[in-house]
Amino acid sequence: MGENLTYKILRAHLVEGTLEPGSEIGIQIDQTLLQDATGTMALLEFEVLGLERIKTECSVVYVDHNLLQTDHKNPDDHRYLQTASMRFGIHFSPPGNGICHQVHMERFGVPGKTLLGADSHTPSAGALGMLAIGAGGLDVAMAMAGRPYYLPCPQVVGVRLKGRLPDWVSAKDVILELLRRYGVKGFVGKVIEYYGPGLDQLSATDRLTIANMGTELGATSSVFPSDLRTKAFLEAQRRGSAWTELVADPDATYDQYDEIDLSSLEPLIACPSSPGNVRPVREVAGVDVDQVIIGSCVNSSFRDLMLVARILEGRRIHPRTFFHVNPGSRQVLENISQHNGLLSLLRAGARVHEPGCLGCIGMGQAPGTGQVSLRTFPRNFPGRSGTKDDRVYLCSPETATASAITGRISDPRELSKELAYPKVEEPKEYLVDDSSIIFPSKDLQGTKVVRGPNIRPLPSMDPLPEDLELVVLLKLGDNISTDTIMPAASHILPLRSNIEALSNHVFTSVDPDFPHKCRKVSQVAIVGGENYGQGSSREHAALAPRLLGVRVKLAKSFARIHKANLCNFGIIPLVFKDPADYEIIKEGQSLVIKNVRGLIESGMTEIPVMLQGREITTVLDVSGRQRKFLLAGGALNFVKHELIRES
Ligand code: MIC
Ligand code: SF4
Repeated sequence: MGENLTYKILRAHLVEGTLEPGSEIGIQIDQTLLQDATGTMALLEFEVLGLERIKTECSVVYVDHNLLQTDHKNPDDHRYLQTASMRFGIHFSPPGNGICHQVHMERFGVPGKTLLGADSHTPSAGALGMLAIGAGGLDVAMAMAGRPYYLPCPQVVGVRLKGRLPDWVSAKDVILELLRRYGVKGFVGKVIEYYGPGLDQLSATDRLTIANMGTELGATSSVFPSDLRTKAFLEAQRRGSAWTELVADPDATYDQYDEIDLSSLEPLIACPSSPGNVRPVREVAGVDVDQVIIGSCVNSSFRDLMLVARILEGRRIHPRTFFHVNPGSRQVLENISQHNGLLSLLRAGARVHEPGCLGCIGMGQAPGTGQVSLRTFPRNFPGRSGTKDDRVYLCSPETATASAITGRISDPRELSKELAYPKVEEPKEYLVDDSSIIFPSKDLQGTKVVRGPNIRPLPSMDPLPEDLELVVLLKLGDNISTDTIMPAASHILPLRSNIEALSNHVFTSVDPDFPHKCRKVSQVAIVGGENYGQGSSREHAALAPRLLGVRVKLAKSFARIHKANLCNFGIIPLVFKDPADYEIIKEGQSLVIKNVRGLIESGMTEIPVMLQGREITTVLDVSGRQRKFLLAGGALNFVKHELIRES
């Protein structure tokens, strides 16, 4: 029986376990990626491991999230990231060079390799035929130390693409279509693998758009074959020698199948405030738009920005609408200026910003009160833009530009009355200039690591006690994102390297008093619904609550990365055996787990919990390795002891 591409790559990297969906496997990681918002913590963790240098083939640190420099904090972080990278043999991509996923694809991605990134959109590199997975910073630090990455062996969904995209419909609409069909938890525990005749029409950066937002479906990763389109992209990046052909066997099988007829798609839009809330643009057309932003890791390639520039040639955006362009990388910016795209964007009235994440993570560009913002971004979780009760829509560059011209949400096909759909070809050769990237060398390894006052040591964490007596301080609904647990925003993101200060902001958008309430009790439990912890990979959403005394999260189900992060930081992720028990728990009640150490040590999956004198059954579905982390009070405590034993 033929093998799909995902399993081929997994098999080639398998170091522990067997390839049976659901069972834990360990895979060797070839490349890693860190960005500044998760990277300071990951590098601090790497330092605790006490190694001389990284053990991966290639690791890169990008500065793309925290670009605002309103005081010393972010530049302190940048310098720490730079000097620690130089010290440990890591490539360093400085502020202004671009968003990690775009730059990684341009300069470092290699078909067939594994990539682990401390950012949930790391699967973007699946566009090049990599198996690229998002994880918490600690897991990435361990991979940099040469340790395997452990994950539940995924099922693979084969999505066959056929037909050709109509004019004014593009890659973003393909992934929005999957979100329309399956919603934000549709592919948890699964890898999406694309195949079929429709692939020919999709360039490598179109594929990035699709692979990137597989994350919004809850998928572990998304994988495209490495074919002639991949080859053309790598050659245009002057990296043709990195190409190898990689495809699934002709008789490959998948655990689940679906098909998209590209020719049947129409422009789609995710409405406030979930990437899964997808509707055809025509159904919401006419809503006044205050702000349009083109950019983010999902839609800021050369093709996307040139397309916008071509549509806008000789036109101006509507006076009601503020129009921003955030290029994906310095390379994209250089190439669109070489092709005269920059000039039409400026003449149309665009505010052109430096390459980076910017408004996507609430670092500026917040919409005003009650305003509608249309973005080409991957996420619109409530409040993520920085504005409370925001109304953020997600769409393609085509829809965003058409709407910027009319000042209302507009179906871009309307533009065909006055304009032929601009077809943007990728350049045969991009302008390539790597001179801003600092490449590792033996000399640089002598570098002294610079720690400004914003870089605080990791807090120490006590092991799990014999019994837990917890107070339920919050009860939440379904699909709570890490943006709700540990908000980003311009005044909070700079605290990512200072966990104590950061913990003052945990859950504050739900209950401004939450950190204060936690400090008044010693052990805290939080109750959630389905898909608890969806969204980002930020381990701070586990680490900071842990510092406040959170020891248990009890939910109907968990998102993959957040669950792993909880185990890494000693918070027990319990699931209701009977979801009806969710209904009976109230905030302020107490939960008691007697002999919790013994239960976890003995490998029990059913954990009895006393709720106000009544017993409810919960399930602890974690691996043997994760049980050890929970007992030790966190993975770092456990791994430190292991390393000491080994040395
Ligand atoms: C996001 O898009 O949510 C982020 C910001 O890139 C996060 C990482 C972070 O919180 O630092 C992610 O996707 O993992
Ligand atoms: Fe940056 Fe937004 Fe992409 Fe996250 S989703 S990496 S914040 S551009």
